[in-house]
Amino acid sequence: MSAPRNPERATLNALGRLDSWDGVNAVVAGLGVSGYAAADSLNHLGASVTALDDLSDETREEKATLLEILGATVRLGAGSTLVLPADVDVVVTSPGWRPDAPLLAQAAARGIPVWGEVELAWRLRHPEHRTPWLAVTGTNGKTTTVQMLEAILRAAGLRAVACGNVGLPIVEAVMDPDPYDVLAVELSSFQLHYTSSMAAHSAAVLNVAEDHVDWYDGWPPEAISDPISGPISGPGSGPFDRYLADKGRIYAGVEHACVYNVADPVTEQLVRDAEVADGARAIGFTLGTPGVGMLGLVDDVLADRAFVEDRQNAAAELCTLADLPTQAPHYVANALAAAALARSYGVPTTAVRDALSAFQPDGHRISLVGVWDEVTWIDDSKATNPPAALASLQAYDPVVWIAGGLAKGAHFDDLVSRVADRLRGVVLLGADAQVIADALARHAPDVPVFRLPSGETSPMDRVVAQAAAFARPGDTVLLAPGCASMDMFANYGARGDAFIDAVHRMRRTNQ
Ligand code: UMA
Repeated sequence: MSAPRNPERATLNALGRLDSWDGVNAVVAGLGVSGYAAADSLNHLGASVTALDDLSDETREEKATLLEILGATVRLGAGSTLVLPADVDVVVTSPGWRPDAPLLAQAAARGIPVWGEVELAWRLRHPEHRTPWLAVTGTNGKTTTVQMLEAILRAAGLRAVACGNVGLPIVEAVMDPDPYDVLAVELSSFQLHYTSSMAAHSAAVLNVAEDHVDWYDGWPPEAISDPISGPISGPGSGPFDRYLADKGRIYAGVEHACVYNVADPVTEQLVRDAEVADGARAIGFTLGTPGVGMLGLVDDVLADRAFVEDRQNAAAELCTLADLPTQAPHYVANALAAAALARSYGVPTTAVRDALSAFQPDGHRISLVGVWDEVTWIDDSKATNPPAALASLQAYDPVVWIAGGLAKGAHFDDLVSRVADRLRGVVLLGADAQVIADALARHAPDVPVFRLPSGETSPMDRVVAQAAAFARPGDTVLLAPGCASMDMFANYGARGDAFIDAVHRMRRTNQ
């Protein structure tokens, strides 16, 4: 089918993978990982693509050159994204863009649909091979869960890949010439914000706690409702309501299982609020004994009482706690959620056991650095918000806590009041150290606190030396910053690496 120039919205909506997108003017907002994949796919389909990015560095220049060779227009550098071109049918935005970014605000004002790369990917599924999506979101644990899910699906002999927020753009997975049997899709709230037609086979919300407040705060009214695609956020008015509403979008249209966290009633409420397909089931996961329709723990066994025939009276064993590389409660919960999604797709229990017992989480996620002089050193640099740090801290007692960085508007009062009696000492670093120091002063006034002075030449060495000075035999020193890293490091990985290096340097010096 050939689309007329400037297709009506109805026509644009009908365009799919096998159609020619000739005549469609698409603007791609951002030339990062997902923007490049979106621009490349749209170009391949025949659309006229203009990609815009405020940054102009070597990586983006290279991508620009490739796209330009293929016929796309690219504008890079400061100011490139200020004005939406005149003749545009659709904007495909990168997830990091706030809805009030000038380009997106202009699109909304002009009635031009704004899709995320996830929305584009959903529309580009092969009509003769509509690969089902098993989707995961949550404030914390989603990357580990989606990687576990990928491992389980592969252990069952399926051609599957983890994609989405985990790193591989979904549009790339969807456009792969060799179709996948099933996709394990990690979705951030940002990605969900710009997604409206996805209907996953099954979906899970692992947990919801305040995060990304800065992204959701201060929107002008026109950013809250898109005149073409209708409301792009939930009815709530505050940043957390908007974040919650976006998380809940993952359940929209689900065909088989809406997986929720029994310990987090908000996730169950999101299921209740969702419009799902007829026959879709609500499936809970719990660290307690599972009720009918749940996965949970029966003594030390991970058990499925949802996807077995006689679930009124029986449960199927998936694996034991001892099969897992760590028994930290949040890790076990993630494993149960991944198992629930895989089981909803019909995967046998043996594949769940094989995959979970062989699985090793990525670095910087409650990973052991070493044990010296009876002190255990743990790197959980991935704990970039208070709920993640709380989950981590609750696995250790007594603990020397290393925290701080960019708080992204989060508060630490609840966290500190819940772990105060475990804390041996606290070492604070980074731009928002004072926010945590204030919470400690309010709820744990007797806990010794060291705050890294600004201008320190080897900051992580100083942090580690101070943590060692606080620690006593039997303690754990835990890097679980509860904050993003970009004030001092390129990303959480670089922060974790700096911590590991500093611990080893200290060890060598002390030997
Ligand atoms: N940009 C502008 N103007 C703006 C804002 C951004 O020009 O106003 C440009 C940036 O210079 C950049 C591009 O837009 O070149 C978009 O970058 P991006 O960071 O939004 O997105 P991608 O590089 O496409 O990566 C995204 C996800 N990033 C974010 O959501 C911020 C990646 O998740 C994801 O792996 C990738 O798509 C593939 O799906 C990363 C992430 O940090 C890991 N996610 C957050 C998290 O996990 O907490 C949500």
